[in-house]
Amino acid sequence: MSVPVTGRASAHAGKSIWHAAWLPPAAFRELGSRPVLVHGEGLLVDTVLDEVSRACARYGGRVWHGPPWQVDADLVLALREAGRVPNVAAESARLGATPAVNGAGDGALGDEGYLLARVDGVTVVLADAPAGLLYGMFHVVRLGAAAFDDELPARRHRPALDRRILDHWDNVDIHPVSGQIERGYAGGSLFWRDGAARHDHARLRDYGRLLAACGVNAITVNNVNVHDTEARLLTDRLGDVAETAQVLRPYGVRVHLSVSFAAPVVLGGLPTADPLDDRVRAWWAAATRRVYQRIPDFGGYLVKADSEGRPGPFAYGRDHADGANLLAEALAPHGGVVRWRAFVYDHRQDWRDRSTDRARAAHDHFAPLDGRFDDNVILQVKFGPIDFQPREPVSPVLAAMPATRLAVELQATQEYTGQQRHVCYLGPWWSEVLRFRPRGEAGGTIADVAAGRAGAGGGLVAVANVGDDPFWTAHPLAQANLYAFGRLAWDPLLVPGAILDEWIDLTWLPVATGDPETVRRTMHAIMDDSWRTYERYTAPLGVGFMVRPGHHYGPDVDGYEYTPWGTYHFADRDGVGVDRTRATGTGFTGQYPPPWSEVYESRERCPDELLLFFHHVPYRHVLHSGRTVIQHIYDTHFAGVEEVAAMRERWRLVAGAVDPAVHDRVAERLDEQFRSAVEWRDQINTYFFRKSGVPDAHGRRIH
Ligand code: GCW
Repeated sequence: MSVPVTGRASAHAGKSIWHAAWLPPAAFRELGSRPVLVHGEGLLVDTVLDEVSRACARYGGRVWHGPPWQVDADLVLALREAGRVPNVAAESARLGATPAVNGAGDGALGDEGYLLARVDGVTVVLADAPAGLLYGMFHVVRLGAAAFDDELPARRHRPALDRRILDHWDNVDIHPVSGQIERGYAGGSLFWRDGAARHDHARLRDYGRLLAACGVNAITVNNVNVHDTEARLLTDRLGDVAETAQVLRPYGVRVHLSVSFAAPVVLGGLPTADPLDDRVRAWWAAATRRVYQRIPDFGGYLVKADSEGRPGPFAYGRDHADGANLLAEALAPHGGVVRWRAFVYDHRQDWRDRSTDRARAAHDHFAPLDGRFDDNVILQVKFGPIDFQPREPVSPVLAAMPATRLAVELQATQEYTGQQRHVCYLGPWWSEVLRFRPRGEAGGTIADVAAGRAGAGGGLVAVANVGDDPFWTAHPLAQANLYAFGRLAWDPLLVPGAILDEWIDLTWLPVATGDPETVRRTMHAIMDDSWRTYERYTAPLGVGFMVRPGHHYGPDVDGYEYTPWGTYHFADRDGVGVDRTRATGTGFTGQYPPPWSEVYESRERCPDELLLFFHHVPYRHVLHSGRTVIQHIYDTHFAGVEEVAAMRERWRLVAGAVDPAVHDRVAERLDEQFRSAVEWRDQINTYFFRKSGVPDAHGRRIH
């Protein structure tokens, strides 16, 4: 049958209580006002068809899927394997796609790639697999009118990283300390509420759609800290996981599960979870088989072991390769992977002991294990050696394990970057991390490490920042972090400012805003440099922390100084910073290959922004910038607050041009950001003034 799908019933009928985030219906205006041909079959092709149909129903376009084929389509979305495309232009593009587009390669498009071209006045998306068609369609949406411009270059698009994952730290039960979502700042969980699954399929489906539109293709549905109820998602509560997998599948999003290393004991009633015990191996094999019976495309397990009190192989005198390989063996027959976290350190450190350095821990534990992990083990490494700070060096583990598949873990949830009360666009920070070359200019980037050899890398992961808040991320502008994560995981070379504009354009459309150009410029101005602004008014020069213990919001300079957590700044009357040199400190600099082992070792060569991470220096030490450390502290803290004041003014200018509910929410958060930034400024400046006795060169008020 022909024509026919236009106007078919939408799964999204009715008014939602949640905001549309980056795909309000108007984002589909260009696509939806044209004749469109969809060619091919499959679950994800149905998703494409559904999206296009809804857009066309709204904007007057038409959709064809099936004969008769006489159609002058403006847009053709076709699977190559579906055979001849009944449109002359599309057919010539289809045939022309092999050999190679972009001048290289074999023309293969892969599982997720697509060719986007404009041929004889027709825009064509060709893919070899349904997921590619879906991503290609979202690309057309992103481009808007430009997708139908005859100047559109023919290009093959493939993701740089195969694994683009969001880890949710969601609990099923409300945990007495960490709540429904550990480090969650956007309300309740999309999956769980108060001990049970929510079954909110409409919202979950919308979530899957947002993820697909920015390129994310997997999630983990529960916290890495696996408590009693959550452990059972692996067994008697597996049905809830299967249900989530089913809702997200049409958007190409695969589901993973965090599991407890002690599961054979707590769920299986075995006396041990020893990875070398045959009963334990058999238990994991059987449990995993049952998972795949219910969820054939299940992604795999995520494990936090021997970390912050979680069970792990150390209890049995085994190492982390033994532990990870145990689960890998169970997953291998089904094509699953185990992501094993490298976040292992002593959280019961004695602050008096200057020889222990938390920054060293991951490398000390894991680098010696390189080469010992099974092929389907991915070691998931936090991007920095400590813990998602607004500034850290890149983790040396990422340069130390060439024979291991490595995933890089980022944190979209803003635990240490303002908790979604502060504007802090993380795209520039992540981009800097991904472009870093741990072996110097001649070597590869962190993005290359995540991509791995022949695409077998562990990929890019972020801790998710969404919840059931109407704006998804509580701070409406924090959505940009989720979006930027997906886009950078697809292409780590994208420019963060351009990603930001893309997000702004896809989210704040002319119909929704009175004055789109002002809104665009204003949002860009507020957000683009907001990470550096945040850095300016918080802990200086890479020293990190100085947050309130426990909840980690707001300043408390000495909050962690005499605790067991290993996060110290060592400020005294003469100076501040952590000596991590080989010459006189903890030797952490020696975990880097050259040139960084030398650059970081040297007080003179170390980059200013990391100086206090690597060195303990006098307050009058002169930075590359020409300022002393103490004057830098004062200047950046005054400047940071002024920048927040300017953000707040800018936002006032767009009142009336954006949805009042959004405007109010952002305005209220900017007020809090300003209050908090002032608190940071005053505590940090006062603290260092009192310690050092050095006055501000500009005579500003310090308390
Ligand atoms: O950053 C710390 C957080 C913990 C978190 C842990 C981790 C899930 O404060 O809340 O636990 O890292 O990454 O495992």
